[in-house]
Amino acid sequence: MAFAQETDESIATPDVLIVGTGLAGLGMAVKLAEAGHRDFVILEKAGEVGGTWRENTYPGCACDVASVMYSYSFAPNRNWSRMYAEQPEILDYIKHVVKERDLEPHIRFHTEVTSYEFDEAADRWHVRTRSGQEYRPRIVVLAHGALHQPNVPDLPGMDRFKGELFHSAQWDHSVDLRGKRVAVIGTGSSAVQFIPRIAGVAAHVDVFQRNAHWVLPKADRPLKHLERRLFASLPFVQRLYRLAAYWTHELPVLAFLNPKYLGVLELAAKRTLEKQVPDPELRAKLTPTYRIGCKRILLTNDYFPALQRPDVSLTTSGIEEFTESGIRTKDGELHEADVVILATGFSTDNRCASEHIVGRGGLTIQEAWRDGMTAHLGTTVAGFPNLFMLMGPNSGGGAQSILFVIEAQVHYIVECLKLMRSRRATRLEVRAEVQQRFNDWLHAKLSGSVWNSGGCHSWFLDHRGVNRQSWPGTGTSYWRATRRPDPQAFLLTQGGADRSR
Ligand code: N01
Repeated sequence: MAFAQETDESIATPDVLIVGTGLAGLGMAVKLAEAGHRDFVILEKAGEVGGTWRENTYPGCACDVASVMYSYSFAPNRNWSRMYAEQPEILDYIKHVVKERDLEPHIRFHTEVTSYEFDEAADRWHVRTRSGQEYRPRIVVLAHGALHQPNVPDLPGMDRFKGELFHSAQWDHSVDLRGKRVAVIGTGSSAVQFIPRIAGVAAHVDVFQRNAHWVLPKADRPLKHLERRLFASLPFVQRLYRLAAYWTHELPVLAFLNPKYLGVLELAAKRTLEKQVPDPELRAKLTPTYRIGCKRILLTNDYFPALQRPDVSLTTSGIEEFTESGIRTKDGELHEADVVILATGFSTDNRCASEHIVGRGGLTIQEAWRDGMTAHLGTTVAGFPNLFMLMGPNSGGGAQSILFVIEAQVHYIVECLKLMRSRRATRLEVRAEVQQRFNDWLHAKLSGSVWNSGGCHSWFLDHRGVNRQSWPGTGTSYWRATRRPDPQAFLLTQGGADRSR
């Protein structure tokens, strides 16, 4: 692609451009600064930092990863109030990191990117924004999250419905649920967090379940005063809690990779169901028909009790259509509703589907990912030099805290930048054959995992049934794989000259 030479001073030329101010983008910024990079800009489409923790504001929104593990290792929060933090506290933590690390001067709020095009003559990206601003960074880091495009199902007659309708990730706080008949479609991680909070507020909550999910108790409780004091005065105590949380997430992965060991987890989940749901008919409806771990396990203590309230009902007969006044199920029953809440998850097939990203030789990300999202170590894509992504294909979707994965990737990217500097390379691009070999290995390893063969269709799989989310190992193995970039994996060039050796 040919680019005109411009000397326009309104064109910003930062060394590194990060897109997104969620935990991934901000973590990248902190580590860049620590490595001595000062010339970076972070673009944010909204007016506030926080990513998913800014967007998701539904009642009861919380993290199902223990707080001590859901914070950066380099910025521990000594003040968590609970074992599992809720959304407002996580958002406060994120804002605190921005302040503490003085990141705000680097952030451009209300700046949405409309296109990225690689200029092969200059080895720089041309990045344009909706407001017409142009950036020409050497390096781009995409940190706009894996779960940010709400999945709005195309259910028959949905446009006919006269009541209020919104997605759980775009909660409409102007809709007062008090005294209303509320229908909730979906029973995944988001739904089980807000259903107990709206039950008792609404006149009636109708929960529409398509498939039952596996549920395990959540070891949540407020942190004791003494624990918080110990965290503040003896940091190693919090590190011990973190270590325990780390292994709590790490050990189940071994069973997810070898489903013959899943029996223990399934037994624990069945016990939870038996203990919490005495009615055999309801219990049967809530018993999953696939192996545990195939979909993300739900951690909750109050979902089953909420379902047993007289003002909450569980419908499993399948949605036939929407009417003007509610939802008709396949058994012919009409469920009247004033408000419908879609807790139907996110579109994950191609997270850059709507992005205009043009790499080397005019290759678009849509062409590169025509057969499905693929990358090397979830961070680089062949054909897209000097472009990195955080939480890219097949780097998450297991059980380890996503923050652990983000930190591993951020480290890897900083190491790649060091590699470029040491080789005096202006361009770094993963070799197509390396990416192919890596993906052959990855998909072969995933084939026996519960995510692929557990008998369900989760958001880990794309519409062809190929797993585009999971890393086929423990968090520790991902950490090892991302310690040091292999120079042989990349084309490293300067003005076309090979700098790989
Ligand atoms: O979405 P989901 P989510 N008709 O995809 C149903 C993260 N997260 O927003 O199982 C009827 O899990 C679908 O049914 P089925 C976390 O990684 C993290 O709850 O496909 N139903 C399912 O029940 C999580 O995994 C936290 O049969 C339809 C539900 O909608 C991810 O976000 C908190 C349907 C979707 O469940 C997504 O969670 C919350 C249709 N057409 C979320 N389409 C933390 O704590 C879908 N469904 C960190």
